[in-house]
Amino acid sequence: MKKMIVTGGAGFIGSNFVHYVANNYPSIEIVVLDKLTYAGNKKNLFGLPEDKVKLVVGDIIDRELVEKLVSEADVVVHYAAESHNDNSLKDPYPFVQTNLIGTYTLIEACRKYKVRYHHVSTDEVYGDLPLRENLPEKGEGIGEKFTDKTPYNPSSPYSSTKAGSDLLVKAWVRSFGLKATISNCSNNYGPYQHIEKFIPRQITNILAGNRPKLYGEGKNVRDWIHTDDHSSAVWEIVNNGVIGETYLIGAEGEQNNKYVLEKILMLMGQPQDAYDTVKDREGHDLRYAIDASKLKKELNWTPKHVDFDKGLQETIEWYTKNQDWWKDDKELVERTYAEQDQ
Ligand code: NAD
Ligand code: TDX
Repeated sequence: MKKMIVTGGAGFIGSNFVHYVANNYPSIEIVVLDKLTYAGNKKNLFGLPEDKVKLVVGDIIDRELVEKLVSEADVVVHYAAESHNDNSLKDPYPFVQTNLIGTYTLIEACRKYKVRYHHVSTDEVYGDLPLRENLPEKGEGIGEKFTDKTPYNPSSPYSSTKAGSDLLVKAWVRSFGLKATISNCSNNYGPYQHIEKFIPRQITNILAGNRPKLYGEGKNVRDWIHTDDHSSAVWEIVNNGVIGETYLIGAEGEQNNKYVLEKILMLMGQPQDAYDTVKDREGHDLRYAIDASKLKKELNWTPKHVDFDKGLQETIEWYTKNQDWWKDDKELVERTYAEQDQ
């Protein structure tokens, strides 16, 4: 592999992957194709060798640009997306454009130039699972965790456009022989995550003197994984994954939102009840949980950041030390949430 395109490489998870590849495999040339939306940030790529990592500011729906870049590459790793559920409930249009038309544009170019393609997706395509407390008593094991055999059942405009993009890829593999793999990962956390998302929103609320905001009763469960572990998993799949296969990525990190928020408050020296409960999200998925055994068994992948408290502590330290990275966005993000009573 000589030249890799990473779409969305200036966002939270894509930039982590760019650093991962540049640090561990310095001979690979990386072209980051990123539109630099509100979620993309050139600062996420600071410190990388300029001769090896090139940022192309452009849109993945721009067919001419995509074809030119893809024709010169060996592999495309596709992270670019509109990624926030709450935004998709306000205005689905950019989600349909980027997540569906953007993916279509990329896979058509990969088909034309016979380029290897990896599709980064989410566990949300499977819809949600019942909370454990709502499972029938002897129901352990029934619908317990998502696997690559779980039927698609997305809930929001975000997750339905991601689901649609996965289905396009599956059809392109079968009908056109596209050399593709898909990964569906659980909720990521770590440095450089946009402050609209749950964990960084609460950390930066505390740092900015605002009260954290919990949707509903906070019973909803997310399966947290550190971004570094997501990157190492994608690397394994890009290199050793079987064409046409889907791999689920997760690190057994299930926690409910109330627990996570109270843990953040505790780690930041705040009283446990120093937060507001606000309007719940429409159609709010109850629980996500990943069975990553296929990836572990077949590709020998293991997550390294399995101590959630430690990962959270380090993430808090990063947002505390890097206030310049998020301060300018904070007011607008909170004003937008306040308009939605959140
Ligand atoms: P993000 O919102 O932080 O970053 C998205 C990046 O894509 C930004 O840099 C943005 O500028 C770029 N982008 C958006 N539209 C574009 C377009 N039309 N053309 C080119 N670039 C465009 O998102 P993230 O949280 O880093 O997520 C990255 C990928 O991982 C997404 O595909 C998402 O669905 C998937 N994913 C995310 C999570 C999570 O917990 N955040 C979990 C599983 C999967
Ligand atoms: O202020 C908040 N308060 C709150 O209680 C916010 C922003 C969120 N929440 C809740 C909603 C969710 O149950 O926290 C949970 C996590 O919310 P988000 O960070 O918005 O993530 P989620 O909707 O679970 O989706 C994330 O994981 C899967 C990513 O944003 C997606 O891109 C990824 O596909």
